[in-house]
Parts: sequence; structure tokens; C-alpha cells
Amino acid sequence: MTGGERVSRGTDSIQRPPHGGRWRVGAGEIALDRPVVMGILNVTPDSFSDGGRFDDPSRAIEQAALMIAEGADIIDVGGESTRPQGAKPVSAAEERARVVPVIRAIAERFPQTTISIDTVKSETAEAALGAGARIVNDVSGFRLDPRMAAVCARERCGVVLMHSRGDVADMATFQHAVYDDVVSAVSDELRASLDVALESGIDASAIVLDPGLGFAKRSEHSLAMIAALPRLAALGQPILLGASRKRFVGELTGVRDPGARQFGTVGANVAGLLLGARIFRVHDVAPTRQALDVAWAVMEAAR
Ligand code: HH2
Repeated sequence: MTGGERVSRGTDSIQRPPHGGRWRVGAGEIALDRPVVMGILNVTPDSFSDGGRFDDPSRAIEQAALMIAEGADIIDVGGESTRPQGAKPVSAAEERARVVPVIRAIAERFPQTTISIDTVKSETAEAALGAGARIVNDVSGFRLDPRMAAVCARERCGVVLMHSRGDVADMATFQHAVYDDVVSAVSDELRASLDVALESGIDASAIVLDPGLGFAKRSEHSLAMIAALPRLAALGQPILLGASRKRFVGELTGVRDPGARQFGTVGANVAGLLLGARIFRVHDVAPTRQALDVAWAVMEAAR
């Protein structure tokens, strides 16, 4: 497997995304020839920054409409929190009851928008894909549910494989944040997830990798992973970055309220774009869209 093609531009270089710059998601595809924004829709009572705000379906759909109007390309619907303090795993039945009506309503109202399901459970993934989702975003990178890879292969959906360690209740804590060399470890563990996906018959053009900022990672680990994005890109897949409102942004800026971390989030994402990420998972779509579009235009002008 080869990494994205390197394009020389003077003393610097930027990565062209692999697979012809297209992410295959079910019958459709998403062009990666500009930054792609994934808006977060947590239909949970307990997510770390927006828990309880959108767990009513009508408010969830309004929030999806707002994010689409602000320029989101993908809406990522989640029904189970991985929050650092006291994440409560939910049953697949409860998770499905939260996400399926919302996905169905968004798919009907916004057929041009791609929907992803943020879950580690294959039963939830199947139900979400049946309701109109086209991407499975698995924060366990296919570690936690042995059926997940086969379901994604059968459904031919897009896949996000995120790096994490541990299970839903502790993956966003520091319990497993023990590394000699975080970049090599994350790269090797993501490579293992990628191998499971490919061996299960998922096409390489459907797979995106994510370093999992804040998941089994202290702030210095998350920063090291953003800095090492070119090394992750060498695995040959497009990269998604999930920096939004996370603890490392709070620690770097001193902003305690996660809802007020949008400026720090924008900083992380612009740096990530320069270093090769192409898909950005965020709560605050408008500032992200604006910042990434301008940063991208500058990068294009520099080619
Ligand atoms: N982060 C969270 C959840 N899902 N998926 C990907 N691919 N990458 C991420 O970084 C990522 C993710 C955690 O953030 P959030 O959804 O806001 O919180 P919670 O888990 O409390 O619902």
C-alpha cells in the first residue's frame, strides 16, 4: 500500500489524498478535493459538551438543518457517549431507539447530505444503514464488535476507523494512555484495524483513518498525533480529525467551558489541514467551514 502522492511545491510539499481523492460511501462518494466538514449530532443525554441538548428528535433535526445550512457535508449521529468522566454504555436497543428516527428524518429531509452513524455496535450500525446512513464511524476501530467488519463489508458503506484503547466506559480516560512512542503505537494499532477491514473485504477506497484525539491520549499525545499526520497519511488512507472542544484544546487555551472552545478547535483543524487531514468532525460548523475554506484557498494558491 502506498501513501498519497506527494506534490512538490518549492521547499514544501502537500499530500494529494489517496484513491483519486474520493471516499466511497455506499453507492455514492465524497470528493476530498477540499476540506470536508462532518457536523456532530449527539442524541444522548450525557455527551461531554452537548449532552441533553439534542436528545429530543425534533431538536436533533433542527440542529442537523442548521449544520447543513452552515456547510456541513456529513452529519455524524451518535447515541452513546464516550465522555471522559462516567460514560455510561447503553444497550444496542436503546442506542437504536435514539438514532434511527433521527437518521430516517434527516435522510428524508436532506437526501443530498451524507449521514454517518457513530457506534461501536454492529446491530446499531445495521439499523442506522437501513434508515439511510452511509458511513459507519467506529471509535473502536473494529476492536469491540467482531461482527462490525463483516457488516460494513456486506453493506459496502464508508468506514471511519478511529484509534482508541479500552472499552466505551474508559476509552476517553487516561487509563490506557501509556506509550513509549505514541506515534508508532497509534500508527501500528491503526494499521491492525485497517488490516481487519481489508481482510474482511472492505474496499480500501471506503476507509478513512482517525488518530482518536483525546482517546487514551493526554494532551501531549494528541498534539504529537496532529504533528505526525503525515506519518499516518503514509498508511495510504484519508485522515479524519476529531479535535472539537476536546480537553487538549481546553488545556492549551485555559478555556474550561467546552462550549467556548470553538476558536481553539479551529486552530487545531487548520493545523491538521496543513498537515494532511481532509475530514473534520466538529460541533461548531460555521467557524470551521469558514476557516478551512480560507486556509485551503491559501494552500491551493501556494501550489
Ligand atoms: N470523538 C468523539 C466521538 N466520536 N469519532 C471520531 N471518528 N473521531 C473522534 O475524535 C470522536 C468520534 C467524542 O466527542 P463527542 O461526540 O463530542 O462526545 P461524546 O463521546 O461525549 O458523545
